[in-house]
Amino acid sequence: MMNRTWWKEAVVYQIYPRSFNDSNGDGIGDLPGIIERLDHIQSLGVDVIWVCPVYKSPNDDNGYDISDYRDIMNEFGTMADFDRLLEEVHHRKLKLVMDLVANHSSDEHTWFQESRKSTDNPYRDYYFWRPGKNGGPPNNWRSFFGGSAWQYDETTGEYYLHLFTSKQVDLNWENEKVRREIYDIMKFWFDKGVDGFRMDVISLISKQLDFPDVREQSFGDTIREVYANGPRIHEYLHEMYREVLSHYDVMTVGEGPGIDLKNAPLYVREDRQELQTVFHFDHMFIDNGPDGKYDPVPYDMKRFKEVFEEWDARLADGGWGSIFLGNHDFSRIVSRFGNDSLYHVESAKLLVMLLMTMRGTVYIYQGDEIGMTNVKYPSIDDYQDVETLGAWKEAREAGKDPEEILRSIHWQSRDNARTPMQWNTASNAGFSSGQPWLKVNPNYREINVSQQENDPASILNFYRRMIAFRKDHSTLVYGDFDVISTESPELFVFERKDSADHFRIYLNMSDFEEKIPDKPSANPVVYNYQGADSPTLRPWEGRIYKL
Ligand code: TEU
Ligand code: CA
Repeated sequence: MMNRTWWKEAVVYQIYPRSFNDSNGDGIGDLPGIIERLDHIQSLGVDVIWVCPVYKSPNDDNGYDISDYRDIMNEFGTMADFDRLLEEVHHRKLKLVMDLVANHSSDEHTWFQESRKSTDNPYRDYYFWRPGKNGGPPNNWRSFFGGSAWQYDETTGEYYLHLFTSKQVDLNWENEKVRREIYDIMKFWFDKGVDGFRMDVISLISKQLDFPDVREQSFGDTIREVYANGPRIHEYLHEMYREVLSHYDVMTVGEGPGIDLKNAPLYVREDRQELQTVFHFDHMFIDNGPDGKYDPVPYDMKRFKEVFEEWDARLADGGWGSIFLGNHDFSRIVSRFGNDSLYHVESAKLLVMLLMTMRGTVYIYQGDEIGMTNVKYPSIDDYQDVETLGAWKEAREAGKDPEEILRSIHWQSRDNARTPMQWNTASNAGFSSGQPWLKVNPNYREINVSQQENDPASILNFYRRMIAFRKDHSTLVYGDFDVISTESPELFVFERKDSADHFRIYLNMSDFEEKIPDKPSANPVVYNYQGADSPTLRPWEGRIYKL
């Protein structure tokens, strides 16, 4: 019998603050803006809010480059605003989870400002400094965002390591002082009453100190074999648990490039006392081609189903899963996994049926509750995301056709998920009275919260119903998950059951009709079309039967 906890049962709503709601007209979402919209979040029936980084930051990567871990980003407000947000969230019986970015700090953090001054500075060893080799960087490691992972620094004539941008400098966890600093920061926020952390690229914190050259292989393999899962990772996470986490009733979810089926239990099995859950990316990288994310190949739905099946089985006796289809780093779910033109409403509803019937803690990302879609900016100049701009630069240098690169950016750019939240039909979608930092998606006139609010058949109201349905049936949280094999790759059929209930879920993830194999005689209890007694599933039709 699985032990029951609040964080296993939670439905989490993820906020990207920069794009959520701007309260003062400077074009940038902020903390008072979030407070203004808490009623909307509460109305969904979720339990937890996860906010992407809100700490002081020069915003080279929108807050994932922190210059002061104990202060709030100027554009987002003040610590008083944060305290009010936390209070308002708790007042509504919701919980607040923050983003802990501890693999790297900003180069503008005082630790790094000190560190770069001299080779014998007390902070030198907070980061990885190495001499160059043969007139170049210490090894051939590439950054996630393109180019070398090493930056030369003139003051001391050495290179420092940065797995992301050169303004996101990797912290040296080998140094006990660094670990203490991070643990103290965690306690600072927990003592304020914060309810947990999503831990950014936590799988990367332990490095292979001999910094071996990487051989010719896909970037994904390099991450898994070289950058992630380093020699001391589990020692650090266990220490963090002992020193900090074990003293609080909080939730932890480690973000994990390089976390795979094999090593995941080492991070999350309860007896290991490390993390409660992780985000893996096995279903998110299925369409990456040989040259990675910006070289996409068609999505393989057979593989998609397998990933959910394998991961559930792997974590069934120890650990706990995370269920998500998108976040601030990926395309919009209805554009990627659904059909955002012909079957916009149907497929958006089907996707929330999928999310709310899987075993694990469920995450929904801002805007998905109204079916926000990808955006197609006409020019590269409209894009802001460092990853997108890095991919553009590399592809241009490799001589690729600009039109072709732009097409893959339309499909894959992280900015797809970062366009301002579409609240209403007012200018800038009601997000801001000023010029938004990133252009709004022009489809806000058709897709927005206020239009869906009063339409009982809207995506938004279906989200509310689906979340409530999950909350009413603990079988959907804890029950066994059994996939039923089908001939059609696009037909996803599975059951959830325990002693209380037994559900069979049919999801037609295609633009075509599908025959329902083994159709139950009773009527379905949830469905996303009007009327659901036909023997075939219409395009993107989903049905939940109680057996
Ligand atoms: O993302 C880590 C990560 O693995 C991403 O680089 C991912 O591979 C990519 O975005 C997929 O397109 C985390 C944060 O979620 C991301 O926003 C940050 O840019 C990154 O860490 C660095 O902090
Ligand atoms: Ca603002």
